[in-house]
Amino acid sequence: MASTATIIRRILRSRGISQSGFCPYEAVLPLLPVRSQNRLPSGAQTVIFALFPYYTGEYPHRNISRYAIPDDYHLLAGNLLGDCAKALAERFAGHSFVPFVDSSPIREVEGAYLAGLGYQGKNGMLIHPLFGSYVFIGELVTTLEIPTDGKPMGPCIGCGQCLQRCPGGALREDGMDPARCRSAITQKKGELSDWEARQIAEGGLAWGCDCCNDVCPMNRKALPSDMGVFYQQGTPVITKENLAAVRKRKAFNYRSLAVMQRNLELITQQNFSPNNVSDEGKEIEIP
Ligand code: B12
Repeated sequence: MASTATIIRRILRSRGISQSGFCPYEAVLPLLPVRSQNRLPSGAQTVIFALFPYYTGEYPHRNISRYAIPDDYHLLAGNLLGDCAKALAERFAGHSFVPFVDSSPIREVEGAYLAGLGYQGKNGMLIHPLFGSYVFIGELVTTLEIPTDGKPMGPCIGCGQCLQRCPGGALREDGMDPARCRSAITQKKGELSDWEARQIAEGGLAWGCDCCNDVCPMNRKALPSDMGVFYQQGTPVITKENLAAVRKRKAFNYRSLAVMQRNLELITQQNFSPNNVSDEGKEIEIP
């Protein structure tokens, strides 16, 4: 007879999720202090982690971070996990399966690491052996007890490239300073300091930052996403003209139109190259 883990993986695979693992709920405590805590099922026993690889190829003229090119991963991954939750609740009657992606009380990097899904990067990212750190993490918190079958892969190679080449100096040996992270700065509402504005202008990306992922040697051979949904409706270049039409389905939609307009203004005002991290050297075949 197939084990519980095998049955669950079959259900996830049938929805296109090839990478999953399990971690006892206790191991992901303490929770992050976010509102979504109230969606957690009472009597949670296990967290089923799923990875969503998002690298879909090179776009030399892109002006947003790789993760923001496909449609909003909160929706894409959330819908897939929602489908899985329904199928699992039918298969394991009496148990709850609650999906979360990103806006989750679970510390996703640490949890997915404990579930055996990748290495612990110095850049704070989970690095999958095949898909690199270009993976989103989502999870199903369940009342079902599932024995853990993966084991943590350990730290990354520790070369420190991500720390040395983080343009804002956000990454340090002892953790990260979000106030200096370009990704965080592109999300910031209201007035920016001159230094912050320059970070966006020099980065040439109106949303997110890829530096600490792109310089990572463990990402050099990262495979393109094996999930079809991440190839649909990709928008590598955001302009003042297409912004209103596409933003509703993009990850940056959670911020006001004004934030993205400000960022676009900053990257077009100046004569900086589109990206400070080169797109050269990554050759991929789109499946
Ligand atoms: C807040 C947040 C941010 C903030 C602050 C990040 C931070 N490190 O503090 C900002 C806006 C800066 C940010 C940026 C990015 N983020 Co972010 N972020 C989050 C979020 C919502 C919460 C993270 C958090 O507060 N953790 C709790 C505090 C206590 O963590 P911390 O002490 O800072 O620890 C970090 C690491 O050191 C590591 N960590 C800590 N302890 C341990 C222990 C072990 C054993 C391991 C393995 C790891 C680990 O995990 C934390 C991850 O940031 C998570 C989703 C989630 N629910 O976890 C996504 C998440 C971490 N972000 C993600 C992504 C993709 C990014 C960006 C790459 C996006 C981009 N291209 O611009 C950048 C990368 C910047 C960076 N190097 O961290 C992914 C990471 C996927 C992966 N492969 O690991 C996540 C998991 C979202 C998702 N659902 O996929 N993010």
